[in-house]
Amino acid sequence: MTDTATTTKASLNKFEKFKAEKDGLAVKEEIEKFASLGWEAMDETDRDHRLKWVGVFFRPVTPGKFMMRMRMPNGIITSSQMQALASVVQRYGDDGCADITTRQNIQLRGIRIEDLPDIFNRFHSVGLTSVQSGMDNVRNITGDPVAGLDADELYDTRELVQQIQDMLTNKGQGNPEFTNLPRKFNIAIAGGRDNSVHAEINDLAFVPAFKRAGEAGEEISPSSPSSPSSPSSSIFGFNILVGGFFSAKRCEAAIPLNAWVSPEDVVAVCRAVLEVFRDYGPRANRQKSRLMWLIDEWGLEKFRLEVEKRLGKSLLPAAAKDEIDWQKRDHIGVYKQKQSGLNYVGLHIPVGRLYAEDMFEIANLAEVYGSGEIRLTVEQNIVIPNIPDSRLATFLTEPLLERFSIDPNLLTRSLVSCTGAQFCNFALIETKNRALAMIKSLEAELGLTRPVRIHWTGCPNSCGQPQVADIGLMGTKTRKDGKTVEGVDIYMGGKVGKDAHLGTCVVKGIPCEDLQPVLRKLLIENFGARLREPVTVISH
Ligand code: SRM
Ligand code: SF4
Repeated sequence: MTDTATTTKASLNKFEKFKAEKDGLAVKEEIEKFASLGWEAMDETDRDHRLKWVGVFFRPVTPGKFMMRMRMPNGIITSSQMQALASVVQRYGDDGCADITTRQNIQLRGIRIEDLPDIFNRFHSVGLTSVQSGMDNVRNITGDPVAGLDADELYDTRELVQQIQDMLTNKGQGNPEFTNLPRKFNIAIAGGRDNSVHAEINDLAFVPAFKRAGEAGEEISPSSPSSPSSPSSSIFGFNILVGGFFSAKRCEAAIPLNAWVSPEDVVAVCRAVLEVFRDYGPRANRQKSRLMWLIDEWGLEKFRLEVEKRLGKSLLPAAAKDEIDWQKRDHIGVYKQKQSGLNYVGLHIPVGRLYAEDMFEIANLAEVYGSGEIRLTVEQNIVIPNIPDSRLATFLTEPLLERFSIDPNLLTRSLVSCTGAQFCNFALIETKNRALAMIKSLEAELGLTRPVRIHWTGCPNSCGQPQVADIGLMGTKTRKDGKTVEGVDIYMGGKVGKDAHLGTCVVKGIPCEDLQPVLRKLLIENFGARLREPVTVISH
C-alpha cells in the first residue's frame, strides 16, 4: 500500500490493515474460485469487504443474496445494457430488483455468488463495468443528465466523465493506482446552469465558469477554444470545488479551491487531486478520512500547492463568478432538444425501484421511440432522449407511462429515498416503502402548488441526501411510551441549483408513526400547501 505522510502502520485502522494485506482489486482474479466455493465457505474479509472492489456487496440483511453496484458514467446506459441488467435480476424472481441511485447509477439485487462469472461475462459483452464502485474507491462520476441534448448547456460533460472513469479504472479493467484511497471519493461535473449534479456535495466538483481573456492568467489566448455560448473574448472552463461530503459525524459543502481549469485539464486535475488524497489523506480514523479532513489539516493553500506539484503546473485562480444561475430542474416531462425535431422525456420512477419487466420495457421504449439511449438522474429517475416529434404523441400513450409518469403529483415528483432497512444493515428505519405510503397519504390530504423536495435517508450516513432537501428525513431510533421506536430527525432549508447550500436539523426524534401530521403542518406553514378538507387530528 501507499504509505501516508501522517500515519504510522501501528495506528492503521482495521480497514487499512486488510487493504495492506491484500489489495481489494485482487479478488477480480478469484471470482471463479468464489463461485465454486459458495458464499458461506469464503474468507469473510474477501466476502464482506474486498468483493466491493468489483462492485459486489454482501448484504447481512439477506445473506447469500448480494447487491451489485454498477458504474454508469454521466448516468448514461444503452438499451442493450439495460436488457443485460434486466436479465440478471430476472433470474432471481422475487429476490431480484434494481434501484436507481442518488449518483445516477444502478444497483442490482438478489445476486448469487455462483452466478458471478456469467454475470461479469455478460457485462463485459455489453460494455458495462462495476469495478471500483464501493469501499475506498471513486464512486460513479456524475455529469449533466441532459448533456448534449440541452440547448442552454454550457458544456457537454459526457466525454470528460468517461475519460475520468477510464483513467481511474483503466477502462473498466481496474486500476491499482487508485484502489487504495483513504476513503470513498465523489466527483461531479456540472455542464448546465442549474447544477443538476449537486456539485456542492462532492469531494471534487467542476462548475462552469468563463474566464475573460487576460483575467488573472495571461495563458489564455484569444485563439483558445471557447464554448459556442461563451461571451465574446471569454474562454470556457470550470471553477473547482473541493471537500464536500456527508458522513454520520460531519457534513460539509464543498469549498472553492480558487482554481479554474480548461476542459482539457480536468482529467489531469482529477488525477492530481486523487494522488494527493491517496498519498497524504488521513488513514488512522475512518470517521476522519474524507478529503476535507486533509484540507483542514493542511489548509487550502498547502493543499492547492501539492495538487499543483502533482499536476506539474500552476492552477489559474478561479473565475470571478461561476455560471450556475438557474433553479435546479428535475427533467421530468417532455422537453425539446437542441437537435431540431427531437425531444427528451423524463419519467418519474417512484423511489428509483425497478423490476426486470420494467427494465425490459424501458429498454424497449428507448429503442422503439428513441435512439436506444437511457439517462439516469440523481433524483433516481430516467430520461429517454432522441424521441422525434412524429413519434412523441404515440410514445405518450404507452402503458408504462401510467406507472412511470411524466407528470406525477407534486410531492411524489421530488421524492428521493435511500435503500433503508429492506437491504441495508446500517439502516435505523425502513425508508422506500414508508416514503411512498406517506407521500400518497399527504397528497390525499393536501393541495400543493409547487413541488416540495422530500428526501428520506435511513441513517446518518445520508445516502438519501436529506441535507439538500426542502424537507429531509433522517432515520433514527427514538422513544415513545417507554419503548424504542423508529423515528426521524427533520432537516430543512436545503437549497439546490443556484446558491446551493445545505439544510440543517430542525427537529429531532419524531416517531415515524407520528410523522404524517408533522409533515402536513410543515407543508402548510412553509410550502403553501392547503388542506383539501378538514382532517380530524387524533392526539396520541
Ligand atoms: Fe451511501 C454506505 C447506499 C449514495 C454516504 N451507501 C452505503 C452502503 C454501501 C452501506 C452498506 O454497505 O450497506 C449502502 C448500500 C445499501 C444498499 O444495499 O443499497 C449505501 N449510497 C447508497 C445508495 C444506493 C443510496 C440510494 O438509494 O441511492 C447510493 C449509491 C450511490 C452510487 O451509485 O454509488 C449512495 N452514500 C451516497 C451519498 C450521496 C451522494 O453521493 O450524493 C452519500 C453522501 C455523500 C458522501 O458520500 O459524501 C453516501 N454511504 C455514505 C456513507 C457515509 C460516508 C462517510 O464518509 O462516512 C456510507 C458509510 C461508509 O462509507 O462508511 C455509505
Ligand atoms: Fe443504508 Fe444509511 Fe445509506 Fe440509507 S443512508 S443506504 S440506511 S447506509
